[in-house]
Amino acid sequence: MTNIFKARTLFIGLITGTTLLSAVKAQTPDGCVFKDTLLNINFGTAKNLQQFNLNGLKQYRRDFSNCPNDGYYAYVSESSECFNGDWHTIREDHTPNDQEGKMLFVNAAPEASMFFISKLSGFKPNTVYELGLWMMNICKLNSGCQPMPPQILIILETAEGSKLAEFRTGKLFQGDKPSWTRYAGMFRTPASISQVVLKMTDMIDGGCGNDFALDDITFRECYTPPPPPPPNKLK
Ligand SMILES: [Ca+2]
Ligand SMILES: [Ca+2]
Repeated sequence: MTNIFKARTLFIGLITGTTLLSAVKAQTPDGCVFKDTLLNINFGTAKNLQQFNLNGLKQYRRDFSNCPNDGYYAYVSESSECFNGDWHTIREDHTPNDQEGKMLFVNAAPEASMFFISKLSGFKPNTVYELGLWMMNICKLNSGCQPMPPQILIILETAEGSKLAEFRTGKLFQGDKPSWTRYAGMFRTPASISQVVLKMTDMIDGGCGNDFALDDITFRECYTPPPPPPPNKLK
């Protein structure tokens, strides 16, 4: 996937408080210009892994294979025919222009639970940001069982635990070939904040079709330029 405009972009709109907004197709807020990416979680490469301390997770443990089992996650560069071919063969991660770039594979735990948590720094107060990320269901179609596709709940909190925003991806459906989808949503930071805690939960119990890849989580500041001055009236 090289052209993000071909991806089904889910844009979840400006969030204040904990209001839930349903997903609508490719739409950006009026007048929003994105500044350079503030944060880019691309999981690094085989030589320089960007890894996270996920030891606090209750239902997930790290695996070092390319085919993590139920309840395991792994930083993976590629995978081939996992679980007797139930998973797609995936030749590379989503990040462009790197060597053996890593993505996160999650094989859903038997019980719906959080699979990622990280405290992120560098945010400005009273500022609108876009959170974006790429995900893919890595299970093939028709693996002979009733699929239970993952549904991801994304929560952003202050370091003190106050919720800033909540996004839901809806179902990540299996496809006939590996295909990344970008999900994005907007949120505003409150006054006096510099850190944001990102939490992601698979709300579906583990089972058939509930395995996914994640890559290229980005935070970008939305800047609203001032409106142009009104034109002079002709006399
Ligand atoms: Ca990557
Ligand atoms: Ca790559």
